[in-house]
Order: sequence, then structure tokens, then C-alpha cells
Amino acid sequence: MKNHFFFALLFLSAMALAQPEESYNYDETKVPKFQLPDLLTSFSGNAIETQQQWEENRRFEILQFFEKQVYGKVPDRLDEYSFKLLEESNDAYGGKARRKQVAISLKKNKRTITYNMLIYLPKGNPTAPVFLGYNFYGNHTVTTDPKVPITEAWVSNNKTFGITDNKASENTRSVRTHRWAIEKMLDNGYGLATIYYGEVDPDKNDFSDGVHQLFYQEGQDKPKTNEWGSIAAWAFGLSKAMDYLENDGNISDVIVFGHSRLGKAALWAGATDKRFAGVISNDSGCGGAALSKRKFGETVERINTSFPHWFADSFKKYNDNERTLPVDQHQLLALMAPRPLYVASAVEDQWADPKGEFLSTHYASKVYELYGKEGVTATNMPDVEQPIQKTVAYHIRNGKHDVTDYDWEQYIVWAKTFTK
Ligand code: GTR
Repeated sequence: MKNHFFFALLFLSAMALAQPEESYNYDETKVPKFQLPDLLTSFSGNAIETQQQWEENRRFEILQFFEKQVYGKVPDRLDEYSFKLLEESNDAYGGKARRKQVAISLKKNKRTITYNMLIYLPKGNPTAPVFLGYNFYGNHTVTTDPKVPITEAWVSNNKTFGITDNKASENTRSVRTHRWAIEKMLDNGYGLATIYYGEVDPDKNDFSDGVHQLFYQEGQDKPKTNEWGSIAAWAFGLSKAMDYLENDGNISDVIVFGHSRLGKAALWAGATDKRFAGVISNDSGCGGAALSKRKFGETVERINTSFPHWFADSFKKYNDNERTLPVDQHQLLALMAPRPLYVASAVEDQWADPKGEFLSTHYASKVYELYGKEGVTATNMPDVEQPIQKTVAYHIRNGKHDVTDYDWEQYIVWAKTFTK
């Protein structure tokens, strides 16, 4: 018993050291009293009782709220978009996989941006389901495959990777393979499609580049108050990738996946584009799967201060004001219904509020029940590494803010219950 106490203390102090955010709440007893907006009562107070009422009224008004007040609206349609197969091969991963690299070009107001998607497909079947997810440092970082070019786009500096001038070099090839269990996917009949998110919108507080500027009118240099921040821009990029994937011919279902900020983007992509057959949020935290009103770990104020470009400007009025938010993130999760949704947390990722992520799946499940689908019925978090895998799935694993083989093993087992 004594030993347990000692280790708990050691763990807590190690966590306090690991997180510089001392002024942020990591104490469950200090979570403010809050009331979650009810999923099945409309903003005007009407009870939602059927799938039809959900889809036509409630889902619509929730989606609109998130669109205008949280992530921001895409200002307009593109003038044009196109895809170009850059190269293709049958001998990736020792002959196990085929590889395709596709350039996606988006055009508006005579301006164009182009980003590259790397695709690996298992051989054996004419079509395969794929996981689609952004990577943080370039497609060349997720694999040892020398045929994947180094991204030429702006990348964040990173001491560990030796990136000092916002440019990726050959030295960064394969530095993120541990986050992408590609062989496991292939061996289980799944493919992977991945894109470097910075090619869609560089992750910096500057709206002069990326997809936003395609839409500017003369004299405009940033989106309007209710218009898209970077998360919505990344989600838009995923949707355009889907336009390619659904016509590739060798791909069946697409499950959209993302880690952390890119988990937030994957959730918003899943909410706004029903073609995604399933959605996975890995450690997405604040502005992703975690309930904002708990103010545990990262808060709305903190995220809008550290990353002023991620959300619509209009979201800033909820800084230190979560109480007045007419929605919370369980309602974002419910927008995926009835499609399968997986939320995952990590024990040492308290910044992302694992409990808030779990509760969010529980509350969202009410909408899945309208469709006769099973969600997360438990009100208490499951034990560590004891996944709940229904149409709504949740696990918390040991370890840090990361994507591990353990995570992928769970996603694959779960995906097999619904993909073609
Ligand atoms: C953190 C941020 C989180 C999460 C994370 C990440 O700094 O506070 O919301 O997005 O970055 O993307 O790794």
C-alpha cells in the first residue's frame, strides 16, 4: 500500500515537472461545476426524439454553431481543383504494397496551392480501406521509403530533428516512423494515405500563405471573424483529399485519423464531410474531443493565446468564459453519428484531459442510440489499456502524448468491425 502511495506521489511530481503550465488545473476537485448543453434539446428548447429531427434540426444547428463560432466557415467554393498522379509503384515495403503519390491542386481567384498525398495500399485485394491522416513534418518522415521526396514546404523548427531554418532535409527522413504502424496496417489489409499538413496551411500565426489566401478579396490579408482558422483549413484539405480517394478505384472506405492538433482537424473533417466512413481522434484534447467546460489541462483561453490562428476569431469570446458556450465538444463528437468514432487518450497526457475526452464519448453516445448503435454507456473511465470498442470506441493507454503501435493495434481491430 505504502509503495503505491509513494509511486503515485512520484508520478504526480514527475507530471508537474513535465508540464510547465503550473497555473493550469490538474486537480479533479477543482473542476468547476458546469452544465453540459443537452444534445437532444434544441437551442430553442424542443426535445429531439427521432433520427429525422436530429438530422434536420439539431445536427444542423450544432454544426452551424461550430462552423461560425468555433472552427470558422470556409468562405466560398473553389474555382477548380485537380489531381495528378506523380508516380506509382508495385514494389513498396518489399513488394507488400503499392505506392501512389498524388498532387492535389486547389485553385481560386487565379491562385493555386498544391499538396502531395502519399498512399500505400496492401496488395492482394483490388480495393482496400485506408486510414487518411496528416503528418507533422513531411510525408518522408513517416517511412524509410527512399522514393518519397522531402517536403519543400515550411516546417516548424525542431532541435531533435535538426530543423533550424524551417526547411526539412534528408536527415529528417523516417524520423516519425514510430507513429505510423504502416506494416501492421498492410498486414491487416489496410492502406495509409498521408499528407504533410503544412502544405495545406503552414502552422503559424500568419494568414499570408496556405489555403486561406486563395480566397482573399483585394486588400484582405486574413479571414473574417467567423471564417476559418487553420484547423478548418486542414479539415478542408482532408475533404479535398477525399475527393481523390473516392475515385481512386483501389480504395473502399476511408477512415480519417489525426493526432493532437491534427486530431482536432480530423474531427472537424469528420463532422463536415459525411463521406468519411469512420473517425479517429488520438489525444486531440482541447478543441478536439475533450470537454471545454471542465477547464482541466489546456483551456480555451490558453489554446487561443498559444495558437491564435487555429480557430475562428469568434471563438476568442469564450476565452476564460467556457461557461457561456452554448455547445461543448461531446456535440462535435455526436456530429459523426451514426458513423464509427474512436477517441483515444494517454495517461501522461493530462494536458489533453483524458477524463474530459472519455466523458465526451459517453455523452455523444446518446445520438448513436437514436440510430440503434451502441456507444460508450459506462460513466466511469475504463482501466488503462482496457478499450471499449463499440460504434463509439475509447481507450486510454500508458505513456505520453504520442501515437504508438498500441494505438494502431486497437484502431485496426475496431476498424475490422465495419470496413469493407
Ligand atoms: C500543444 C497544444 C495541444 C495539442 C498539441 C499538439 O501544444 O497545446 O492543443 O494540439 O500541441 O498538437 O501536439
